[in-house]
Amino acid sequence: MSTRAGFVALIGEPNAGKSTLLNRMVGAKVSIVTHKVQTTRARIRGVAMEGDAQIVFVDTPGLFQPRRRLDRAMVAAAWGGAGDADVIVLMVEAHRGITDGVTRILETLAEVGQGRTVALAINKIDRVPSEALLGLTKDLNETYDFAETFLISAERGHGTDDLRKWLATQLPEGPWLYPEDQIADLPMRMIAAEMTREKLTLRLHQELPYQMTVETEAWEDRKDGSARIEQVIYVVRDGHKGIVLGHKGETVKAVGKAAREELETFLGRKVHLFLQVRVRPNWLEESERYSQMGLDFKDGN
Ligand SMILES: Nc1nc2c(ncn2[C@@H]2O[C@H](COP(=O)(O)OP(=O)(O)OP(=O)(O)O)[C@@H](O)[C@H]2O)c(=O)[nH]1
Ligand SMILES: [Mg+2]
Repeated sequence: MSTRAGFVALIGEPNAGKSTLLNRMVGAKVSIVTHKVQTTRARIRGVAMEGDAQIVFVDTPGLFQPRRRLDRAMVAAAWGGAGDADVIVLMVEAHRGITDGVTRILETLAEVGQGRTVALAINKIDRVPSEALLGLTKDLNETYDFAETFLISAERGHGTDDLRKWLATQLPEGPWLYPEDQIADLPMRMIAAEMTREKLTLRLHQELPYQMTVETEAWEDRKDGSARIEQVIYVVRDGHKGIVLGHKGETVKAVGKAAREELETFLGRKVHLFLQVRVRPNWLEESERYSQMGLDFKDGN
């Protein structure tokens, strides 16, 4: 029997549920998820097996009208992910329908999707009555010639098996791209930094999550099997540092505990996690920060 393998890019507006779907498909938490928009910043690859097919899912940052350098680099990374993929899955939120943002994505997709298989996944169907889905499916298919439409709940796992099975049939024949047991293509240092960024984002409000970034600075595998990990949280202002630290350092302590616990589960070993907050007013304009995130600094021009 011949094998199949290829890339499936998940695109959509911020918060559409792309990372939730990637994690569901892979069966592990590879990409961070929050209720806030613009959580994912770079392309994150997760690997799923479906019969003889290896599906490499590419999670992308949400597509929106970029204003700042980081926005532009994120949106460029997302469209780049779509342009490199064998199949593109556009995710639309069932309860929001065809927003201005979705309309703009469809306009760009008319070019980027050319010569490629593009499927539609209407997500969060658990949030609307099923009658509403028929009209939305019809309206979206009138705007774009999707190869197939799936009605899913990435969070609950409704319709996601069907989607994965169908995607497997759409990939080209060829050898697998990753070892069978590999689930992610992202350096461990970055996965670890992302876990901390998720816990921070869940606790911080308004613009602060956007104006911070987390980097793993040191990683030592110790003789006793544990890992000693040092991370830096970059913020732009002294005031932000205070907020991240919290009263008597309580916030950063709670974040560190939550991130460490998740990391220990992921790695299956003990972790010593040390967090430091550093004020760096200009980090959003530093190319080194972008390469650490897996983004192209030039794209943000
Ligand atoms: N009710 C419901 N919520 C969902 C579903 N899928 C995802 N969510 C929630 O939607 C929010 C956003 O999910 P993410 O997976 O982070 O969305 P995203 O598209 O990756 O967002 P960005 O990375 O910001 O572009 C989270 O609170 C998820 O729990 C779903 O099927 N049903
Ligand atoms: Mg995401």
